[in-house]
Amino acid sequence: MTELRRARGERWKLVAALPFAIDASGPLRAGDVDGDGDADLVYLHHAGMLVTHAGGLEGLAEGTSGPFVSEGALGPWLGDVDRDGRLDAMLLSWGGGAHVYRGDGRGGFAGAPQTWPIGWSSGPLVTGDVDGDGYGDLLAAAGYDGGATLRVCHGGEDGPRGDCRDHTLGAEEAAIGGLAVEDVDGDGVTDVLAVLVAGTSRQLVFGRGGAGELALHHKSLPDGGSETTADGELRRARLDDDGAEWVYVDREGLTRLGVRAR
Ligand SMILES: [Ca+2]
Ligand SMILES: [Ca+2]
Ligand SMILES: [Ca+2]
Ligand SMILES: [Ca+2]
Repeated sequence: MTELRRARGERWKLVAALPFAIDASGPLRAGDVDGDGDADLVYLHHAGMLVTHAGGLEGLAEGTSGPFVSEGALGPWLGDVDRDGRLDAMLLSWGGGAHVYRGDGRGGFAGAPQTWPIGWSSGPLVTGDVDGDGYGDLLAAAGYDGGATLRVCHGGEDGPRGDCRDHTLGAEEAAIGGLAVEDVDGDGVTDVLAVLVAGTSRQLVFGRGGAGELALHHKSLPDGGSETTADGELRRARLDDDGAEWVYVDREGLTRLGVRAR
């Protein structure tokens, strides 16, 4: 039995009691993996396989089990790596490298992953076409200890092309606490948004996508109370009538970034 609660300011409100257990060994991810317009829940089960619960008007359905993943894998993160319109599951393997399980568009994932040479990373891991060649790329904070280096591994027609490029987003002591990819400036090429955390000081980094180096722009954010980046996330939110915007959410709360989402 699992309780679903909704955050309302400082309080948690019970929304539903589910008649099954959600036995996750990592983060719970929401995304429409079966393409019916409702968000579904995807996570890594303690027994080592991906599990999907379809969402809908009735709430969450019983889970369906997907493939077993490599032992000790971190994740999942969801994104459309091969750009076929279906969400794929991305995991970081303990031995270094990312594994992408292609989504079948019905809530399931391919049994065998594609391996991307992203090296050691504890995340975050995202996908988008940041070099603008039409193929999906994979992006992650480089190194297990965190840090301000973003590694971009380029994709081609058949998945990973084999080459990666490192981009230094800020000072060495900073760590990437949130990462998102979207065409922020509307020029048709996907860009990178990242929040760098150093102690309690935080900075927003905008990297304009395109062939070659990312063109970087920095903006200071109000100091946070938390020095940890482990559960920081960049997300879309609709907080006013002007439409969706990007926010940074960590265990301290929500920070508006002043960037509209498309
Ligand atoms: Ca769905
Ligand atoms: Ca896909
Ligand atoms: Ca690309
Ligand atoms: Ca752009």
